[in-house]
Amino acid sequence: MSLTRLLTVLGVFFSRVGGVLRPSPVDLAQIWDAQTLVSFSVSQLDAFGAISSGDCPYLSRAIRCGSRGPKALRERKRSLVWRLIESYLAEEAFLARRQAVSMMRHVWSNYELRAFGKDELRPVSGTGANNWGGIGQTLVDALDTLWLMDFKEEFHRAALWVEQSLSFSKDLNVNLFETSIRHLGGLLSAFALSGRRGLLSKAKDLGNRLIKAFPVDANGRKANIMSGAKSMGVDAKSIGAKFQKLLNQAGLPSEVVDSVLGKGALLSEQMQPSLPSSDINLGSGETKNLAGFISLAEAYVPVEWKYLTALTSNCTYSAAQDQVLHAINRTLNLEDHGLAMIMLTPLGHVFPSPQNRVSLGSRGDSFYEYLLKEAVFAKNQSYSLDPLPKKLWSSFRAKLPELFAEAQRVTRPPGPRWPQKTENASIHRGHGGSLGGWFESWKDAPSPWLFLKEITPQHTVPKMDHLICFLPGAIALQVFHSEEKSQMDLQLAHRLVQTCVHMYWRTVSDLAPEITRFNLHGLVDDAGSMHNILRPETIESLFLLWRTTKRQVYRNWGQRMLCAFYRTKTRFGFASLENVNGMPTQRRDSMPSFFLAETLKYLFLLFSEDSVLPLEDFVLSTEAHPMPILGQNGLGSWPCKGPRPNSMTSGAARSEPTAKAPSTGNLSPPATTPPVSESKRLCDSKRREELQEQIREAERNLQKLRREYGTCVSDPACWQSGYTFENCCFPAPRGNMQCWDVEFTYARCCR
Ligand code: DMJ
Repeated sequence: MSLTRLLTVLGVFFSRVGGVLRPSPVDLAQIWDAQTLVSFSVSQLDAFGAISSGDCPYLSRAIRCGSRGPKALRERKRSLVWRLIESYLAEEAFLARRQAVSMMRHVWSNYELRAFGKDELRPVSGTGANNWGGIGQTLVDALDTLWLMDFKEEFHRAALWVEQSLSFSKDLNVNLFETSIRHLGGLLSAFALSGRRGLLSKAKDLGNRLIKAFPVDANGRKANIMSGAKSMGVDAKSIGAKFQKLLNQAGLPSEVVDSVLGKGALLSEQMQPSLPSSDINLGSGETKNLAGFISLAEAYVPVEWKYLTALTSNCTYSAAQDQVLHAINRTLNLEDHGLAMIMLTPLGHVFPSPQNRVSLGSRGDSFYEYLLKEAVFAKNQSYSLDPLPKKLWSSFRAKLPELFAEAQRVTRPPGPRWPQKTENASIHRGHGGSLGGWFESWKDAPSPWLFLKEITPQHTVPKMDHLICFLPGAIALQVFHSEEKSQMDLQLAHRLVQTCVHMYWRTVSDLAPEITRFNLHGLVDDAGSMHNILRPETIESLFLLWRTTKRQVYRNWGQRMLCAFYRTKTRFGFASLENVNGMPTQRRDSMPSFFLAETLKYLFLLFSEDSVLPLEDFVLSTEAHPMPILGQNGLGSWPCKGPRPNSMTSGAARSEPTAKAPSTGNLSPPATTPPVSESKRLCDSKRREELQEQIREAERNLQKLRREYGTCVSDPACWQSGYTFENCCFPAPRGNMQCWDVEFTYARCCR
């Protein structure tokens, strides 16, 4: 909402309130900052006005059932109004959460009916597709979402299919990274939550097949082979020499070449692979690098593999990851440089290609994300696990500002084609989106926009992949787990997520394109990359920022995004868009598995209580699969010999001895145990007491509310209000055209 519009609405709000209970602007500012205020929808502000004047807001059960009119409220203290507003927002979160669950139900019931066990469900034609080789991609990726959303019957049906019908023993080439994050991660987290050992067995079987892509032997030692380099079918040394010649011809001095490629990289190749192959045949174990190089992000998937080690005491899995990171650190001198090129040779050097670059987007993203997440995973056992990830995350954070760039709009955008969507509802909002950037109206844009550019040896590129929108969440996660809650970091994360959110709000569909560019107009289109494949990164960041700060603005933005994703609904699922500024009918018959594994899960978690998935106990993988943090949830000591305590990074000055002796199976819950999180709750008596106290407190509050408002506070009938996205959130032309107008708001379309 624009500031102008907000003031108008607040004006209404204040005049409607009148009398004794009127909150002053000072009150509002004490509760919410200006940006949060601006992020409220008209319906929310209307609701606050209604609460203050004693009416029932549309969504509210407590208020709707309990209010006895303005007079009754006028007699109460003003603080009551704020309490009711809080309760209203909690209800709204409940409804948004319910909406996320109903989206999952829609997808899953169709998947079960039409594509059960297939890799993907095509959301427009309603057919199943084995476009990943027939290994149940969507089913495996979605298991933990089913569990968390309490679709227990569906979960067990799917788990049974995994145990009885899914076979990895087949002649199938798979991508190591994708199969690790979606299948291995999906199976492991489903096991962690449910305790079903059949899922763990399947994960072990898959792990033992995939591990052959890494150049480590059965003892976790580096294998003395050249298969990685050979599999490329190229002589890396000679390509390297050619690339160096090219750079020298371009006039780059050798120090610069060294600083980009790593010192002496091309001349001192030891022909021994350090990185895994990008692709592997699940049946034969034969490896390949299909693209001819290895992506930085795809080489390193530590959380899944280390959790597998924790569960099996097999240290080879973990050693393979350590080796990758040490190799990249050595060849690219990451501890000093902090940032790395995204295309690598099997030996961990920079792959010679003009396309190579430093980027936190495609091919780079999860490498950095996993430096932090591995450190979080090991935070209670940091004396026995490799300290390098934490060190390299610090180096990365130190160098990150080198990628910062700002886009400041210096000119007013061209008149007639520029939409002022809050002021002239007849102008279609998409025209402006394709020209340049605005927030709600161009006057309100909080420019300059902070974004992350890409760097090639020759250029900087002012473009940002949507994938980079994981970063504000990662920074928030760092703050969440650090004792000193850095406000500077939170501000940085906020500025970055604001740019990501704006990538959504500036389009017709309220969904971000795959890539956004930046110039003097602010955010601008990348003509070839206007599609949206239902990616999760921005919603993920909103979730992590919400958990860390509890600022309402993140839930408000998330609600609007929920509406936008909802509008991609089809008869059988939710469909990727061909063009976010095009007609909503221009769909792709495609719904990637991460929509279920990540996007819907993060939407659900954003509007859930923290206890649904405590971040103190779990770290979410790059595919949003929750992995128990070591030392939590009955996960005991680390079974492998680890690096020295002295080499630990900041703050972790623990003097405990190195790793305890491996103890077979002591980290796995027995077959019959309840879900890990439940068992923890049951076993942890302190926690239990806290919980009981919370329940008592809730009961006291309920009694109080009952006294104040009568008996219908907890009456389920009170939930039957008209909160139906269907009324309005179907895409035009079937749904309400207003949903696509220049002033689409949650208020108008989502209730
Ligand atoms: C997911 O598969 C993972 O999040 C991965 O790390 C990056 N891309 C997709 C979702 O966009």
